[in-house]
Amino acid sequence: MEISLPRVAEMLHSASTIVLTAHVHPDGDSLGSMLALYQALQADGKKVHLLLDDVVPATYHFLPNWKKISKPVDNDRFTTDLLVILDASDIERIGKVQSAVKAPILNIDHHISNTRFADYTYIDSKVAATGEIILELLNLMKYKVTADIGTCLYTAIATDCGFFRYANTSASTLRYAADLVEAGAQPQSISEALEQRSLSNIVTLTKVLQTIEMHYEGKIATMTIFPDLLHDPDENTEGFINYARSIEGVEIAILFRAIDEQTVRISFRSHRADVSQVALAFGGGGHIRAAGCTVHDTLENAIAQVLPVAIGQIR
Ligand SMILES: [Mn+2]
Repeated sequence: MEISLPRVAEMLHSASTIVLTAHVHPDGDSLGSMLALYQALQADGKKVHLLLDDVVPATYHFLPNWKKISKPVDNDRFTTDLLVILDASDIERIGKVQSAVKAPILNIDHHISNTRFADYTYIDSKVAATGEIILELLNLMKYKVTADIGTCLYTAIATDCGFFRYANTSASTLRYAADLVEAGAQPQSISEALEQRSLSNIVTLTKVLQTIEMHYEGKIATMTIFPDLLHDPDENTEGFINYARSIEGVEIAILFRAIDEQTVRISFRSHRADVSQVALAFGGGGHIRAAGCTVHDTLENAIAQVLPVAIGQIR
């Protein structure tokens, strides 16, 4: 059932125990939104648990309270008044949290590809980040936005709109960011924390840049990552795709990352073309200009299948 934001506020008000989660392969928006809502609900005296079926990447260790996020282990069973799923468009995206928590599900999200899987759904696909919805929600609930909450929500919003450069950056995105800076968020220290990369990660980037190939008269640029190219298998390759997208004449950039012989994780970025449709065609999802999916096939076959579908989105 789709519900209004005031109804979301009511549901949170009436719950006394709440589990918060978000999608695996967490990003700034999912983590920032989770942690901000956690702090606000805790301050209101609620018992809140942060569960995530993944590790928090080191890049985000500057976020207040990130250590409160725990990974569900196999026999974990949580009974709670409400399971709130943030920034995830499909139940599969929360991994083991799905089986660990028995509760009505409330989903708060901004992905255009959202499958309406939850008992209660609030989606605004016009906002740049789930963090924007959370800020609106906290204001509606008359919760105080502390400096720590400001840091989390500023991170959520800034990372999902490429630090206010992407097409999803609206006047209200900037107004929300201004409110968060007023609350105590520090844009400089947040962006410095997020920009920092290890030397080995920069070395990896130079190798990945050499895999760039151009297709379809230069309108599509691909990057490919084999497992042996990485310094460590979990290495963060976020942001690498933007180099392919920034090439003059490129409409769609695609990063193919082979996880093993039969698993390829694929990211899409575009300038105008709707890449959420390409991701959806392979069981993934996302936004018009930023999306992703996983193909269970060899790298070679994945490329052969995905490229024609991507070309189909270029007009
Ligand atoms: Mn998001």
